[in-house]
Amino acid sequence: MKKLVFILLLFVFTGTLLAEDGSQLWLRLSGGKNADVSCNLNNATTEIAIKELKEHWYGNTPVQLVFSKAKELTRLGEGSFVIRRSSGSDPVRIEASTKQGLLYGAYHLLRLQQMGQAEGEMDVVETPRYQLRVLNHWDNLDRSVERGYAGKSLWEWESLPGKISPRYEAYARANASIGINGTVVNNVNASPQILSASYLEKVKVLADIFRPYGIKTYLSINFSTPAELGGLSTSDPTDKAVQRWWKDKVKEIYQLIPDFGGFLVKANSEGLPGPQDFGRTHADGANMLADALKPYKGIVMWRAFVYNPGDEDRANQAYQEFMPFDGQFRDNVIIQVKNGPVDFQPREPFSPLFGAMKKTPVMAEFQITQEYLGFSNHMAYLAPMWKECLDSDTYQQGKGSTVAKVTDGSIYNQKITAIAGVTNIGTDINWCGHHLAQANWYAFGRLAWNYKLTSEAIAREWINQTFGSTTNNPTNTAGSFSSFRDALTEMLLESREAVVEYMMPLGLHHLFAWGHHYGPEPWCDIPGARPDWMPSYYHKADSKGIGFDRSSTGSNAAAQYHSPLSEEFGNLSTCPENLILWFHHVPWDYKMKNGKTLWEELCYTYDRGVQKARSFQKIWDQQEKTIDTERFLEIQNKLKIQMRDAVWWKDACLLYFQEFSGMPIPVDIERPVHNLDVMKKFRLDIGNHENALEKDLFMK
Ligand code: BDP
Repeated sequence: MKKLVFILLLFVFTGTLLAEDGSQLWLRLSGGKNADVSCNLNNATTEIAIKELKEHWYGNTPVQLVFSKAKELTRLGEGSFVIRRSSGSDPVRIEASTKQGLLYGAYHLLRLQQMGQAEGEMDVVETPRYQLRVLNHWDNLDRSVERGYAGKSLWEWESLPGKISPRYEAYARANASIGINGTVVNNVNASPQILSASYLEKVKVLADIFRPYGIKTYLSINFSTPAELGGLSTSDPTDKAVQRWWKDKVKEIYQLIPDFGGFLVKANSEGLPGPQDFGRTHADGANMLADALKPYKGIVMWRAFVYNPGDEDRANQAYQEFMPFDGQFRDNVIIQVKNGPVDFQPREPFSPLFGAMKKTPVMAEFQITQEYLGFSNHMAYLAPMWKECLDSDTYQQGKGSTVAKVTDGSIYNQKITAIAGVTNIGTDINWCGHHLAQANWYAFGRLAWNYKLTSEAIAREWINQTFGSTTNNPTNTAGSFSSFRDALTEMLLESREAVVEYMMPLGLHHLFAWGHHYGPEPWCDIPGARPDWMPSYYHKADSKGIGFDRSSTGSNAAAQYHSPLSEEFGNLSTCPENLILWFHHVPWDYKMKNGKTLWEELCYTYDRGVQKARSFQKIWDQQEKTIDTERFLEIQNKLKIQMRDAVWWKDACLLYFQEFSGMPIPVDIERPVHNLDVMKKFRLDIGNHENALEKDLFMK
């Protein structure tokens, strides 16, 4: 009996050692050999850099971390670093003019090592494109996560400030390794309670853990907090008592968190309070908070995500609201704008606010969590989507005024430059719900640091670090790993487009089911509900055609773009076909550039998405021998779910739109396997979305 227990324990123990549960993210650094590391600056941040290198650098030469105010370094700016080595036998020198720069340099050297690029001569100069590279957590105080699909919130509010989860530091380390230097820990739909004394004590503990990793803490605030928490009779930003209340609150915060970053604000949006409730403007609201934060160098990130039900096209509203206030914001305010004018859809044109606001800094907000791209069930590598936005030419200052350049300070003289990503992180052991979704957290950080990196380069880096170790699979050889890496890179690079194709191709958007944003419900019609939350508001399918007319004969959203885009988008024959139904109501028999009718093109594109999902499964199944069993099987299972969902999307959308087009589904594509009337009756149990389809749709 004793022997059996011993064997069992041994099994469990070694099993844990070998477990590849994804918890180590891309930081599966192999044990080094207590490397020779020196540093001329001693503080909590450089201590981390030294420790990481000592433990994980296995090059034969020492590493010198050199803090220096040399001109070259100070000119490069905060967080920058250089890594130099004249020959393979010399020490590696990492130099920076800030402690964060030294830490980033250390992580970069380890990354190069993982990539096999830390040998011989080195001459690396790295400088971040944006000053502030910020994660937004949509985490509630009850630990639920709005649009989170990876378990509960990491922040264990109930046991803070007393108990400290080891995950807080692991989180900070992962972020620092990719250059993220700010985090907003609570939901934009903010509870006033976050500013209560007891919560601020908890936030302080997190901020203290994040600080050595170069990460500043920010909070989302609720605009009515003076009334709701402070007991004032109003939260009017022009009211003296309200202004006083914010000043005192800010002072209290900085006493606890001296390097506090500032506030993120969602105001007068989706039912939340804001300055307009008191007849004031967004500028009045933002400036009042900015004044309170100014003495401490804090900033306000004020969101432009505002829209109201009514006659005006939702896509037009943020521009109309904010453009009149260009130049009227304090210099410590930055306007946070979602990548597209509607709402994080699988494909949108870029928001016309980018580049149009010339006197007020603007920052992009991306969504890392896959609210509209299959939750944590579908593989959708988002670097290509974010790059599509960042690389879009706004033409605001002539050709080449890309979204990246009008937000990074290179075209406009912005005092603050920033970029934000709504995280996909939770308590799941692999942090993101889907092993492959870790690539999106990674890619956001890397692009925020340098948007010039290609999606492919980022994917390869991530794969090397995440799957590269051969320690868990003795059969894994260098050759088989490189073919695995090629295969997975190809899958990742195709994946976002595949999701667009089987969900919402050709510029379609918001065809989601009521109550969640997972499955298709293009027919959804809830009596009395807000029309701009109904799919038909967006697809406008009728017997003549499909799509939202945003040309001059319709809502004229195209005119919010700078010429020549306004003409290009506004004209059916020049509008890019992947956005055609975003900007136009197009006849079913309209001839596309390839000679097919719109209806045929829609059918073939949905089918192509489905075929891509099938090919992901086929490619993946060949990888069984190359990586650890645990992650292989978990990803295999996710790809099955994705496949089923892809068919469901295609059938639902094509069968539904066919009721309007009255045209046949081309015979050479996959036949539908669902019936429209059954799909229409079906309600997805979103609480259990992983198995819901199998249980509800297929077995009933
Ligand atoms: C929408 C989400 C909602 C968020 C909102 C926002 O469905 O949960 O609160 O965006 O960004 O896409 O404020």
